[in-house]
Amino acid sequence: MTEPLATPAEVRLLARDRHAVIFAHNYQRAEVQSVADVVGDSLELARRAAAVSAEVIVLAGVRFMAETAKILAPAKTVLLPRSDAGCPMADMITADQLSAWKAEHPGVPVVMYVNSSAEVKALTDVCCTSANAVEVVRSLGADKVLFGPDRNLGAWIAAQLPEVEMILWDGYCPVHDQVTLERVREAKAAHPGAPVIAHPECRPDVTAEADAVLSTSQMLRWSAKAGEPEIIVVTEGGLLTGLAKAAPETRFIGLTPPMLCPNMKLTRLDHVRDALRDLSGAVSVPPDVAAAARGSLERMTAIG
Ligand code: CIZ
Ligand code: SF4
Repeated sequence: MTEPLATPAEVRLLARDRHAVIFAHNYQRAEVQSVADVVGDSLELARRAAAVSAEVIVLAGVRFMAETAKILAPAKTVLLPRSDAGCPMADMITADQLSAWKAEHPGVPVVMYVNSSAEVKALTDVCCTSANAVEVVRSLGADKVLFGPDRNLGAWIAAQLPEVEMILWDGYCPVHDQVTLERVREAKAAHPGAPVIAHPECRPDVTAEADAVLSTSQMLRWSAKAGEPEIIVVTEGGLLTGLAKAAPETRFIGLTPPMLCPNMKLTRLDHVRDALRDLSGAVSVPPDVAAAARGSLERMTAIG
């Protein structure tokens, strides 16, 4: 027998029964965002996870986000509705690779994007997100920094902080890195005068073409203030849901074909319902890894 499709009301009732909160990343499907207590970027979700009083957190996103919530809220049950929702960028650096890289550069501080495994965070001095990356690197006051896994975000930070030598790991987000300057120029030609906002996971030639280079939370705030009739958005298409709410008067133009992260799109309302009903998909992080990773995350949240 096939199960009926989950309804938003059913999911909210289950959440209440389970003393659960639902956190959804900005890139999630609209149906998942619609039942969430909190929709945000990974920094906002991490902060809220640490402060939540509920017993269960459903993290609709990808694995590193659920791990981060578990690390910051170890007493909570953190459920990842799709256990196969990973992040290819996070898989581009392993703990062994990071150890070897550190050994080649003794004494150089290590900053890792939160899009990384708990084991990698455990070997990191301080984590960052795209919303606070420049601030985090600046705060170190170092003349050299090892940065990974995203070479594009690293190049963006380097452009903002010319005084710091950024040694970059060669990882990237397959969704953002495949955007070409040509596609952005096509969108500009079709929508003359519309500003371009681009995510720093895009390649340097794309970010150089943008009017503003912003994390997802910054895009939401920027667009709400901008009062523009049209804005060209160069990030994963799930953000269009939040942008339409943040600035209802603005028409948001995504690229063609749309930028869609297959991992972010795995989670549907049914999976959120199943996780809540069965309390399935609990993530665990070994205590020693979690303790070390918590240090690098807390050093980040203390900065910005
Ligand atoms: O940090 C995040 O949540 C990601 C993956 C993107 C962004 O800019 O918010
Ligand atoms: Fe990873 Fe890119 Fe998907 Fe974000 S959009 S989860 S960085 S693959």
